[in-house]
Amino acid sequence: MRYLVTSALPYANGKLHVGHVAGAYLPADIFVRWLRLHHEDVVYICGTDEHGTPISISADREGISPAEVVKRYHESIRDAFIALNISFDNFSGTARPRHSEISQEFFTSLYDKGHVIPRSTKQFYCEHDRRFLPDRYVEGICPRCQASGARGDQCDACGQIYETTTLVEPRCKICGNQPVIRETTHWYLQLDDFREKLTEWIAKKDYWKENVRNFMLNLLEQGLIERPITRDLSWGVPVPLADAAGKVLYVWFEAPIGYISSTAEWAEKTGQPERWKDYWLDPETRLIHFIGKDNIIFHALIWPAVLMGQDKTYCLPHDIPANEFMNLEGQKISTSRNWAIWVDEFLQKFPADYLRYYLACNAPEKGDSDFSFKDFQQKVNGDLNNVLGNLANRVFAFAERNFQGKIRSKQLSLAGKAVLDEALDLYCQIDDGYRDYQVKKNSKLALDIARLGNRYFDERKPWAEIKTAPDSVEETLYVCLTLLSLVSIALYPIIPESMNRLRSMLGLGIAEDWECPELQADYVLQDTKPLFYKLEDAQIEAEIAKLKENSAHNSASGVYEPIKTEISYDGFAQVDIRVATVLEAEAVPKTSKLLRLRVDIGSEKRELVAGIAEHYKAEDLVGKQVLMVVNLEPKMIRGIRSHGMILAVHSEGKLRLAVPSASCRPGSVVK
Ligand code: B3M
Ligand code: ZN
Repeated sequence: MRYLVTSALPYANGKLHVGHVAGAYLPADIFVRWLRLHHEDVVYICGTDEHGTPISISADREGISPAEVVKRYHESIRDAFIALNISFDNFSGTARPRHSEISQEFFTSLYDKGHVIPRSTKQFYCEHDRRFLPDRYVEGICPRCQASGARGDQCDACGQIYETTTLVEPRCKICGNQPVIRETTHWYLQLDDFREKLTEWIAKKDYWKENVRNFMLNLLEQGLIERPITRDLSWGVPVPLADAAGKVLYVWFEAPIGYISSTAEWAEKTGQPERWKDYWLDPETRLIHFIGKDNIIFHALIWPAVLMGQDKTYCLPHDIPANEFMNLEGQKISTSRNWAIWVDEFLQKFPADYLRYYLACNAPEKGDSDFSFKDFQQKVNGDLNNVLGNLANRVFAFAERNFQGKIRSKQLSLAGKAVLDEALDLYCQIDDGYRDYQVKKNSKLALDIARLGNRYFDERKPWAEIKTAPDSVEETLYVCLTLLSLVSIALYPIIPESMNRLRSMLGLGIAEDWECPELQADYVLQDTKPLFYKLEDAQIEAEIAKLKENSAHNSASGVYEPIKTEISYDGFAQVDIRVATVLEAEAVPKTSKLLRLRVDIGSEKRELVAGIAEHYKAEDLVGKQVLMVVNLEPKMIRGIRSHGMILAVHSEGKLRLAVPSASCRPGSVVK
C-alpha cells in the first residue's frame, strides 16, 4: 500500500503554537511513524502557505514586504517542527517557482475544459485605501450564522463560505471604514460540473469521520455554487491569462496544490524527479489530509473537484481526518491577544516528548480539548514518571543489583505467559488504533502495558524471592523487560526520542530499524538512567503566571481578554448568584489585599474572604449590598473558611464591586 500523507500548510505569517500542533501535525506524525515502523511506503508532505491575504496583511502591519514575512516565518515554523520531531519527508513553501508553474497548469487545465469562466462581479472596495478588499481585508457579520468577525471568504465560527458581498456590516480591515461595492472581473470555478462525480466519490467514504462526511453531504444537498478562484491582489500566483493582468489565483485554489509541488520537490531531492508521479498519479494511493475543522470545505469539496478537472488522472483524498480545536486554560487560543503557547519557547523549557505526550493524551479528536499547565504537569508526572519511568527504574535497578544487568530468556511459567498475552492483546488494539488515527486512546493503552508491568512486579515480590528463588526473579525481570520493549514500540510514534533511549538501555536497536516480531533472546542492559524527570510546581506556576502576564500586557494595550469557551444554558444555570448585605468587614492580618467579610444572604449568614482591600476600606463596606456566588465550594484562605465569592469588575487597574442598582432583599436571586 502506498500512502501520501499531508498536514495542512500553515500560513507563513506567524509562529507555530501548540493549538496548530495538536490538530493537524502531531496526529499526522504519529500516524506516519507507525506506518514506517511497519515498512509501509509512505511519504509525509508539508510546507508553508505563503500567499493570500494572511501574508499581505501581516506584511502591511509589520511594514515589510510579503516576501520578507514569508522568509521569516517559513524558517521559524520549520525550525519549530524540527524541534518537535515532526518527521516530514519534505517541507516546502508555496512561493517557490515550481509551485507557481504547477498551479498555473492546474488553472489552465480547468479553463481549457470550460470549468472556469470569467464573470463581471461586485467586490468590496475601500475608497480610503483605494483598493479592492478581498478575503481577510474585510470583516463583518457572517450571513450564515450571524457570528461577528467573519471574513470576506470564510466564517471561522461556522466554517461556511459565501458570496463576499453578502457579508453584513462590512468594514475595511486596514482603515475601519465601510467599503463600497465596485465592478471587477473574476474567474469562477464551476463546481456544479463535478456534482455527480463528487456525490459518487463521497458515497464510498462511509469510513470518514462523521464531522467531515456530514459537512460534505450537507453541502452537496444545498447545491454547489460557482466560486471565484481569482483575486485582485499583487501578491500571489499570477492568473495565466492574457486578459488577467493584476489578478492572482485565490490562495485556497493554489494552496492544496502545494501538496503536489512539495512532493515534486521531495522527488527531485531523492534524485528521481519523476517519482512524485508514482504517488499522485496512481489512483490506488492512499492520500490522507490531516487538517483542522475550519479547512474541511476546501479539502473535501473544492480540492477534489479541482483534481477531477485535470488532464492527468490524480488520486483523490482517501481520507480527511479533520480535528477540532485546542483551547488554552479554558479560553480560545488567540495569537493577536497573545493567549497562546509558542512551540519554540515551550521547547526551550520542556522536552519535546513531554509536549507530544500531553498533546496526544489530549488530542482534540471528537470535540475541542483544553491545554492546561496543571494537567500537563499531572500527565508528565503521573503517567510518564510514576507509571512508565517507575517500571523501568525498578526493573533496571533490580536487574543490575542482582544479575549485573544480564537477564536470560526463560521458559515462562503460566503467570508470565498470561501477562505477556495480555500485553500482546493491548498491542493489537494499539495497532488498530494507530491506523485509525486514535492518538488519544493509544496513549492510554500503551501506558496500560506499563501499568500491567508494575502490577505484575508487585505481585511477584522479587525482593522477597531473591534469596530463595533467583530463577523465578529472573523470570519476573525478563517478563518486565519484554513489556518495556513492547512499550518502546507502542509509544514510539508519540514520544520517539524517549522510546529510543529506552531501547538503547534495553540493549535494543533504534525503533526505526525494528523488525516485527522482535525476537529477544537475552537482555543486556546498557547505561541505564531515569527516563523522565518530574515537573515541579514552581515551574508550572511560573508558566501560568507568564501566560497571564503576557496576555494582560496585551489587554492593557487595548486588546480585550479572550472570551471564554461557550457554556450551555444548563451550565450557566448552575451558578447561583444572590444579593448579599455586608454585616461586618475587617482586614485579614498580615495581608494587604484581603478582607474578611460577614454577609447576610437572607437564608443564612456567611463568612468569606475577598481580595479587595487595596480598593475598598473595610468600614466603608458595612451595610453595602453586593452580588455574590453562593454555591461555590468553600475554601480555606489564611485559616478562614471562605464560603462564596463576591463579584467585582476589573477596569483599568481598578476593582469595582458589582452591586444591585437599587436596594434589594438579601438573598434575592440574580437571573
Ligand atoms: N493555510 C489555512 C490554515 O492555516 C491554510 C491551510 C492550507 S492547507 C492547503 O488554517
Ligand atoms: Zn480602508
